[in-house]
Amino acid sequence: MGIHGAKPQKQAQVLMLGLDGSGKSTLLYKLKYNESVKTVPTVGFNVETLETDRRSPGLTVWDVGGQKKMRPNWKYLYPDTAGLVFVVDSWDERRLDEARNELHRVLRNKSLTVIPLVILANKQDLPHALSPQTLCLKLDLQRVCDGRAWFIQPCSATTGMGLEEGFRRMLYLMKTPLRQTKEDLKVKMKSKGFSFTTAKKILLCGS
Ligand SMILES: Nc1nc2c(ncn2[C@@H]2O[C@H](COP(=O)(O)OP(=O)(O)OP(=O)(O)O)[C@@H](O)[C@H]2O)c(=O)[nH]1
Ligand SMILES: [Mg+2]
Repeated sequence: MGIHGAKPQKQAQVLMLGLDGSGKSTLLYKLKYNESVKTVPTVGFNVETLETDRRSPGLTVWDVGGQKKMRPNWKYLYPDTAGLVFVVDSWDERRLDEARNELHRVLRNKSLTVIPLVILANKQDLPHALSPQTLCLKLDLQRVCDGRAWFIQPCSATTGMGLEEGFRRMLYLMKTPLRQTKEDLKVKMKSKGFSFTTAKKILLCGS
């Protein structure tokens, strides 16, 4: 890359947060190497670059340890962040309140107010995993994401389902002004025969 006079690709920093055990490291390695790695809880962080098409910036993904004692360090990575990915364990309903509180706390930080957010609803391969719609309600996403470009993507770090889509969606949100993403979705919904109100509701649910 960057040889023979070609311009080096720009990099955008994506910060990946979420509770310990939500599957951040597993999904990062699946995405990068297509390998199912047996992980240990991350102390500090892992960084990987993801290649994208030449018209998009490359993504430098920071996977930061989610254990309670690690969370005070998250804020040091906020300043250069161009996009936030928040990973949720869709199967572990008992920890959803904790996930919601952490997500809301992160989103309140001033350095992150205008950056796009992709929620990865991970572990969809497990029986009784909560659907993105249910998570949307339980995490109170509609309210907390008001005025922000965001999307909730179901995925499984084990099978790889939905991972690329989630990061492609992040690129799209990074490149497209908020007003335009809303207009796109309205047009799409209308062309599928949904009413404006339904389109608005779905739009507000980020899908
Ligand atoms: N069934 C299933 N298990 C998963 C999935 N993603 C991760 N896991 C498992 O969840 C456990 C925790 O995964 P990690 O990737 O280490 O979680 P983490 O978010 O990086 O955790 P910290 O580094 O402590 O923040 C591991 O046993 C993984 O195998 C998934 O999509 N489905
Ligand atoms: Mg980890």
